Amino acid sequence: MRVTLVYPPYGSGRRARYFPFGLAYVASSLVKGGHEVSVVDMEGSNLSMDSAVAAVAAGRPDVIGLGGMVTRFRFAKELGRRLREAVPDAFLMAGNSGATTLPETYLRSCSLDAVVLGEGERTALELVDAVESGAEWRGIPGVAFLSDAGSLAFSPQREPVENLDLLPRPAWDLFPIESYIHSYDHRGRLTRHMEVVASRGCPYECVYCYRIYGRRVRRRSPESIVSEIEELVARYRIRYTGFPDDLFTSDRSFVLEVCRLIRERLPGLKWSCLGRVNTVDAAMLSEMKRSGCYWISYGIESGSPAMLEAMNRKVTPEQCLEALKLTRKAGIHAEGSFMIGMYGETRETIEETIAFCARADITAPMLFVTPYPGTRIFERARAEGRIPDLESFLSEMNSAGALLVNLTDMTDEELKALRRHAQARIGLNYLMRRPLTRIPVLILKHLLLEGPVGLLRDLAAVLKSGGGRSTSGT
Ligand code: B12
Ligand code: SF4
Repeated sequence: MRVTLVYPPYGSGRRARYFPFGLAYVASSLVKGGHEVSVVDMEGSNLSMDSAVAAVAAGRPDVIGLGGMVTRFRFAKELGRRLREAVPDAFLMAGNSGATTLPETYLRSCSLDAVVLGEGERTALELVDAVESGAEWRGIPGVAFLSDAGSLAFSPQREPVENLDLLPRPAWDLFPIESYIHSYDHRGRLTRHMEVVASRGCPYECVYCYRIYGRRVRRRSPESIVSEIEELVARYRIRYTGFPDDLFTSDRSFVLEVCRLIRERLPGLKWSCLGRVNTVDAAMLSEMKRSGCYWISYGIESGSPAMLEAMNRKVTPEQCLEALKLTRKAGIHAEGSFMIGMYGETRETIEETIAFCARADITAPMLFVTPYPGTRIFERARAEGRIPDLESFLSEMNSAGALLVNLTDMTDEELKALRRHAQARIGLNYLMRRPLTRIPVLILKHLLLEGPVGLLRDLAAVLKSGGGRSTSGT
């Protein structure tokens, strides 16, 4: 079958940053299954809606698959509707976290035949096979659809892939790969940078987080991970990699084995990962450093014990401080992600976060807490009537940094003013600790990553909102 997978953009004109691994994994499974797969990547190829629709239609696909997380809903919706008209006979499906958590909304708004729920490789392949043979597809595990009566229906649940090593590697070659190979590492140094997904799943239950892969952590073998990096090095001359996994650092022996293999087989490679503060220790960090790790981003989120409790983080500010200290001691650059505006947030809890950042000697953009679909705070906010119009809420989600739903008892103006205040204080405390090195480095790094236009644009945005770029941590 001819299958076209489409990656909707995050916002028009934004530069491609992160490779769409989900879509690329689905693509490679379909290729392995014998299908003819093409990709129309609106973000990587910087395509307008008109050109994307024309490109899909020109390929006369039998099946079309839409990807992209919930922040791309606005574009997925327009795409789905336009593709339904342009290629009326094609089977139209979508996957990823947005479609999985809000299947009915996606099915109706994007004019879909089916939503692939959760892990997509096997479900998508079985669906395409069934469409090809004309077999009944509604019983294939892991699918949501609208019944003949028009109501939401689900097939049986799909079991997770037990052995991730058996999945074919992401189909990098179907994407405009150079758009995703970053020229700079996390510290602004010249390199070639591409990430690798090493595991799936997370056992924690932070209330603002949606875990598409469930609670059980499944890891690829260190051998499979390192040979994928070797392939990236050979094919694309990668010199820097990273692991965007939910919990890369959670299993000591796994991390140590990955480090050992990297050290033996990829000397000179540099890498980064996301970390959880209660899963690292001095010896492990030192091994990570020896094998080339030089940047870890921790999900810290708040410096207030009460807020960490409200988020169900299961860590304390002291544990966060300790992890940052140990990471730096090992010679690895440590960063953190923070958010503001959780249920119960007050001026006092924000002051605690400002004080925490000063103690930790850390700075980071503070994003407003957003109740993403599939999370506990989304359910609560919906039940409280704080999201009266779901579609317009989803459509506004493509601006990380905006206050979409205020979960606190403060007014929007108070909360925004406090965020500006916190951002300014945190940034200033950090810069003034070592002004002669930090101020020029900050400007240079931003210039390298974003270019002169980006620097001016972001400077204007920071001045306007006190905001920053989004990061992701666990
Ligand atoms: C890396 C990452 C990022 C990267 C970029 C990812 C990207 N390519 O756009 C960065 C750091 C930029 C990022 C930013 C954000 N992220 Co993020 N991110 C992740 C992370 C850690 C991994 C994503 C990934 O690559 N997974 C690996 C691949 C293989 O899995 P996958 O994408 O889910 O794909 C599988 C299925 O979804 C499905 N599938 C996917 N696409 C398709 C398409 C078809 C046709 C089919 C059939 C199936 C299918 O099959 C795939 C294979 O099994 C996830 C957490 C996670 N573990 O998934 C969060 C996650 C996706 N992010 C999330 C959020 C909220 C954000 C932000 C909004 C945070 C913020 N406030 O700024 C921003 C939005 C940025 C944007 N541009 O849209 C949420 C989404 C929640 C939700 N309900 O939708 C997640 C789930 C984190 C969380 N635990 O809450 N993120
Ligand atoms: S924020 Fe991180 S630790 Fe918490 S549930 Fe999500 S992935 Fe797990």
